[in-house]
Amino acid sequence: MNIPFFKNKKSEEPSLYHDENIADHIAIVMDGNGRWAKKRGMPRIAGHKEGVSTVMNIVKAAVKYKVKVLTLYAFSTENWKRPKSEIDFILRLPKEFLHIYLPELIANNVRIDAIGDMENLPHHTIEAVQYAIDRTRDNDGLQLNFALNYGSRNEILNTMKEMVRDIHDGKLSLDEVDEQQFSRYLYTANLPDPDLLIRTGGEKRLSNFLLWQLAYTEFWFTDVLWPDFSEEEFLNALKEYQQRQRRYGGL
Ligand code: V0D
Repeated sequence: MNIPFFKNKKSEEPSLYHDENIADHIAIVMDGNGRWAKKRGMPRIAGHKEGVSTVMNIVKAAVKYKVKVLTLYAFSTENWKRPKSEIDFILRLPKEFLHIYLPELIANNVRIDAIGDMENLPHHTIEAVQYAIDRTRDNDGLQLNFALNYGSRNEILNTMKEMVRDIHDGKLSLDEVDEQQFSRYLYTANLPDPDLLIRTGGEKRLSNFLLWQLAYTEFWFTDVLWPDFSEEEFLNALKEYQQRQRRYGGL
């Protein structure tokens, strides 16, 4: 007897039920690195270092499941309140990450980009990220956005100021200003709004991430700390998103 469904099923390979309703754009708050380290009696920076390899695992999973855009909250405007030594360590991670993974990202056709107030980051951080952006500019697979020195209220205020300036300079008329026009002044101008927001580490808050852009987004929270976040757990989020009906305020 030939039962193709059973015969062809690979053992234990994680997969989606079907390929409808994949979230095109997923945004992630990668929380829980410091607590992961503390639980092991290690310094917080050990958690951030471990978090770097999780980034690559999730990027590969996103490529595999044909997600189009992945936006990762890597450094917030509030993170400047942390001890200087921890900040210095975190701001060297882009270079370290890219040194290890850039060839693999290029092989996977990933295009890297960044959102946030990049100008106020150290020169070495900007240089590393800009190099990756330039090297992956022509790739047309997964778009991987790192939110660096990003804060949403700051983004919205800057947008408002730039629009007022353009109105004052006669480049924009007040009558043209609507939601679409406003969106074009945000860091995320060329991106669709996220379909799914994931936050690891157990907290259920937005922490000043993409306030405007998440207006209709589905939220998915897990207690799993970022360094322990896996392809399997990521897949759980994708599967639950597939089951949800999005209504945008309609019926
Ligand atoms: C620390 C957990 C990769 C969250 C992940 C500067 C906090 C590891 C990058 C990265 C961070 C950024 C840009 C880029 C390539 C890689 C990164 C930061 C923090 C903030 F082009 N991990 N990562 N950037 N962490």
